Amino acid sequence: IAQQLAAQGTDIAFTYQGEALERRVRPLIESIGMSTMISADVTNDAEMDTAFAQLKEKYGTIDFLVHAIAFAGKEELQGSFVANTTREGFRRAMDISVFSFVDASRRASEIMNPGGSIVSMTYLGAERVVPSYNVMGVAKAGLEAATRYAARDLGVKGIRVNAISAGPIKTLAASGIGNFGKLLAYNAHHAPLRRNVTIEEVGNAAAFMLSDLASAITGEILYVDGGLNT
Ligand code: 0WE
Repeated sequence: IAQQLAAQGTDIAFTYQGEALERRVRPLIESIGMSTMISADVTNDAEMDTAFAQLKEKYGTIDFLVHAIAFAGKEELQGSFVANTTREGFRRAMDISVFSFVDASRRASEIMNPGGSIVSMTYLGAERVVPSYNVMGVAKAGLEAATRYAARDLGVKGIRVNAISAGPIKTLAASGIGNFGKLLAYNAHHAPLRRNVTIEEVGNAAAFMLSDLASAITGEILYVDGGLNT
């Protein structure tokens, strides 16, 4: 997404959680000619206060927000959903994957220009059972509902809120998930386009949703999945 936005001439600030991720992400950010990095652990209110104060200080107002984070415990992304979902695991998945979106949307909307746009990332497991996706599916269902409610609230400010439901992609986060190769093969075999999607295709869809080309689209889930959901 950052790559496609950079290609369209935007200036992007990146948030990260923890030094390990900062080290990993910095070279990617520099590779697209950007450098603004702000520490933002979404579970820490004080840190979120500071992060958005820094954004306001640097930019005054902003035009878009991309929410692209999620978390569930490794143990909860396998086997039985009913057996493996603990109270603390459920709470953590919801806090990091759903509340963070509501919180960041509120904070961003306070400094966002009319015509602004918010995009988050979701997955088909929100509405169909995808084996092992488990508590993340419940969290993504929450994220998609939150998208519609936020779209209603922020529409009056001229701010649009949408989610992109991408097909499975072999990312760093996916590398720790068992049988991911099987899921990719299943997806490619059954999708109308008979293939998986690329990160460039997801980036292009996000750039569209964040731009004025999508000026009448809000509260929507946009599938970038080769048609699999149909
Ligand atoms: O939303 C996701 C995965 C996000 C994710 C990934 C991890 C891996 C490492 C959230 N939490 C964690 N926690 C970790 O400890 N996807 C859409 C990718 C994904 O994950 C799956 C999938 C797909 C697709 C897990 C099981 C089945 C399918």
